[in-house]
Amino acid sequence: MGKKRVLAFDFGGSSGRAMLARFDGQKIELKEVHRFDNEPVMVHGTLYWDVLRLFHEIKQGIVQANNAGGFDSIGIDTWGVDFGLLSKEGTLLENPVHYRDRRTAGMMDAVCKKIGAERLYQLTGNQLMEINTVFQLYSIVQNRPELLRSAETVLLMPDLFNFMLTGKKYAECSIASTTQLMDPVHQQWNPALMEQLELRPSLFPPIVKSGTVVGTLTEELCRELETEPKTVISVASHDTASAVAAIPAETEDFIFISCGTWSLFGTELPFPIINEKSRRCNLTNEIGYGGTTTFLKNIIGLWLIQETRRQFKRTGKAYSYADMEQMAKASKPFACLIDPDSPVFVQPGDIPGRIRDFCQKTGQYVPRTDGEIVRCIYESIAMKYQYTLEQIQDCTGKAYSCIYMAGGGTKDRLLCQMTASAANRKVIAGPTEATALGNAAVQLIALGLIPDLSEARKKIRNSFEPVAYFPENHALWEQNFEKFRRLLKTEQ
Ligand code: LFR
Repeated sequence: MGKKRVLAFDFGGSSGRAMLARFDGQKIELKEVHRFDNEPVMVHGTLYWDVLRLFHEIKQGIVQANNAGGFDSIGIDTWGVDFGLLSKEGTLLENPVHYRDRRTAGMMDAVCKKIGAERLYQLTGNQLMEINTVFQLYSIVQNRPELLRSAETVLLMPDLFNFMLTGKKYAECSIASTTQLMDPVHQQWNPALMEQLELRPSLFPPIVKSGTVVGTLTEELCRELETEPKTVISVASHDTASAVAAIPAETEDFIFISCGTWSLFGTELPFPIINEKSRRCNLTNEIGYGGTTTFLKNIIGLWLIQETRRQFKRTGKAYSYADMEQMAKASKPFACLIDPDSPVFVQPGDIPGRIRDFCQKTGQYVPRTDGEIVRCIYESIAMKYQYTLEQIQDCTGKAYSCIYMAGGGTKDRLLCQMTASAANRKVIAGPTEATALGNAAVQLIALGLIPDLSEARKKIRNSFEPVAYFPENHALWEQNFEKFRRLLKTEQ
């Protein structure tokens, strides 16, 4: 086979890129043809995504990819839960709002009061998180009902970009599964739940499977970009689902951490697990490629490191990530721990200050140096991984002997090492480009060039060299794990 090329757009919470993937029948090679920032913009107290700019960057990516040799199809994956509202003419009614915006404050409680927390979990299988689409929409129902009245369609971010490219409106299954408005067993919207929340079910377009061809670039866009009409494929368009498609596991049962701004810790299952135990563990059931269930916990992850770095910078200290890693290594181990997923850490701002408050309130040593802050974050994330691993094992009744870590976060060697040590398991790290590889692999399957997901994972294994980490000093982690467990209990 000659080389085939597909174009994968991968949007993360702080940057995006266009990756040209070349497939020779055995390996998928990636080339970054365009990279851009994805900085949210605050206007009068609301945090928005700069969506038109992002669409402009997609156009640039298409031009660059054509210049770099051309391609057959386009696939887009993005972060979950966020959406745009379209009028009946198909124009955006306002810029999509960022999931970290404050409009969701109190909405989870309001929805749970109306529906019941247990019932909401039973219906959707989703972990309760304030950022979820359902709570964002409910804040509009409560505070800006006129906006919803003028809306004809809700499109999740990757579906919105696909619409801008093709004029077609669909909801791809994996991204729809992050809304907390979908029935994960039948993989369809739940109109009764929507109606109870005063959301018109007609706002939500039909759900399609990952890997569906949604259309081709509009004629107007082809003229503007001087390009052939390209096929647009709705890949596993939630970034987590794309990353999971690229986990290089050889066995059916595996456990993974998709590591970027967030850490998604989970496993792939044929069916959802929705019971009292999984609800108490606040584990979520999302949909992956091929209609599998991705049973996972959303952990705040490297956001804490990224935002802490920004805070250090705001106060005049410009550390690189490597500097922060060194500072952490040089600080005393296990001086204090936080629950990384405490709601106090979700919003942007002074994370170091909030960590100090957290430690004070929980009667721990209060970190004084920047290195102590960073060490506390790393150790707490690794502890949270271990905690989650136990919960997942408990819910699935399976044991996992190693952990696959994939995504950009695996460049963080300290985190990979601490994960191995905390969990007393081998960590297999890579590919760093998991999301783009999974996106490309699903396009190649849709184009008939790879037969199925298990073959795709084989090709992905051929395409990169994993890095292995082995546990060090696990006994010390175990001693401190009890402290962490108690901390989570006190906090609840
Ligand atoms: C990961 C992710 C998570 C989602 C969070 C916010 O990148 O997509 O799955 O909960 O971002 O959208």
